[in-house]
Amino acid sequence: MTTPFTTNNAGAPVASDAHSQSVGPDGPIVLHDHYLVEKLAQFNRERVPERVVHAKGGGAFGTLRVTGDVSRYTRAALFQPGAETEMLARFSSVAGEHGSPDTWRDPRGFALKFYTSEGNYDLVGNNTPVFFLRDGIKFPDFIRSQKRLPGSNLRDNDMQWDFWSLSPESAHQVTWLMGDRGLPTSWRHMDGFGSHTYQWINAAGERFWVKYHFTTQQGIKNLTGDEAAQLAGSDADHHIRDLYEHIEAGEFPRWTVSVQVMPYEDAKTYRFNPFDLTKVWPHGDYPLIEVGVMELNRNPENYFAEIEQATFAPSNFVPGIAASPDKMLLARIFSYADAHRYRVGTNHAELPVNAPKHADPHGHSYAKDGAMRYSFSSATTPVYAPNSVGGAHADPARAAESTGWEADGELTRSAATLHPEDDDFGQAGTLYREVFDDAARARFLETITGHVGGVTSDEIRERAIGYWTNVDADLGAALRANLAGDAPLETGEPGTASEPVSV
Ligand code: HDE
Repeated sequence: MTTPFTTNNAGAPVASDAHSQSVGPDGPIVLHDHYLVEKLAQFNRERVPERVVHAKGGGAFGTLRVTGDVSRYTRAALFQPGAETEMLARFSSVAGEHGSPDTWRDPRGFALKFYTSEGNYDLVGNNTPVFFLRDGIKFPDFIRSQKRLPGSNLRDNDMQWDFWSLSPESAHQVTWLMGDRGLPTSWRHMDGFGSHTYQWINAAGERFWVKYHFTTQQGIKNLTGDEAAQLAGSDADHHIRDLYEHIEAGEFPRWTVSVQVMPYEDAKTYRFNPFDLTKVWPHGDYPLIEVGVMELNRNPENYFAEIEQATFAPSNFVPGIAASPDKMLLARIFSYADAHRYRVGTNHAELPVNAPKHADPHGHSYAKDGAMRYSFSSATTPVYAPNSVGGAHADPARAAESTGWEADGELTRSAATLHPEDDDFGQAGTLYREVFDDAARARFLETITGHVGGVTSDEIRERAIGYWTNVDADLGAALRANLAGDAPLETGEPGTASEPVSV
């Protein structure tokens, strides 16, 4: 078999794959061996910075098929009856670095990019319907408390529980995390959530508040703590491998897509703030409405080009979908696009995985130039707006969508409670008492005993016990007894310190 010549980056054949140019076989190598220089320089630049959170992940392409009719709630083309839209999903753990084990206890990212006929729509969610915080200004502190100590470079239970116990709004999400769903068997066996409340706008301009749900058709499956710990050592890429191998084998994972819809006016008087990311909307209040089915059916051809360089941004909306007053969402709308400009580059949106696929994706944009610019308009296309030479103009219908809710009051920095059930611990307690069964509660107690048991400061440990007492008084008492070694646990050894939790 004859194979082609290796070429350099300029496309010319190179002289050798194996030997640098030197003065005699043992002599110094020369600077004008420009292929050697190019090869080493390219190698030094192979990585882009890993994501500051959600660094470890994998993904696949697929389709969203709409089987229901939600056209009375949104005019978005991708959600119209019968629509089929190409999409990309990336799943991830949160706190671990790029090489960290897939099975550490952690929420999982559930990031989706839909290549719609009206531009790209990104829904960047998690496998949990809630989050640890309700104001984005706390996010960098929170993440630092879950990453590594500056001196030892080790993760640390004291930091984690110090932050959590001083941030009671985290209780609902920490209850999720310490429960069985904190260790999904695979990405195929977990649900996904848009988590935030979003706004949908229909063709008549009417607004609704929505929450997205992606229910796994593979069924929920979780690992035990022991299984997860064992896999962390024996197969750190367990989740990446599982998704890749199932898709290669033609076993395409599917999720049923549905939404909860809240009439616009309900938001003001609902029993708690419907834009608070630490809360779910009970299904009894707002039932699930079927939208369609999401299927993943194509592995990436190149992990770096299509997954590492994929840039998901909650600011990528399409007509008929907009933000809500959720402060976390509003902070994210700034943060992601900024992260991408830094991490991947100014023109990250031009990469094939990130570029819109509808006709003439860049033809009507006034964005130009910048490092690695690839696309450009014809020389006669105006580079400014407004213009009188037939250039593109903005769509006034979208102006209403991007401003879409009433707000009044003075500029403030507060989270004044306006709804009767705006507390921190109520839904966490409901999850523990009413969603977990006896066995799940026993595992939960074992897990938090292990984690709080790893705290060395008495003060922080005491605060953590208080935190769980606020979730459920009996739970707090059982935790205190376990930590004191007074009462045997139903499963596992009391007070065994375990790895700090990933978030
Ligand atoms: Fe993220 N988050 N996040 N996050 N997040 C990032 O984006 C951030 C939050 C989520 O597969 C970063 O490109 C802030 C909630 C996923 O590429 C960064 C806040 C939810 C992914 C960032 C949040 C998420 C990210 C890291 C508080 C679920 C991976 C580098 C306001 C609803 C996406 C990057 C992928 C990634 C910031 C909170 C999910 C730094 C400031 C809430 C799935 O921009």
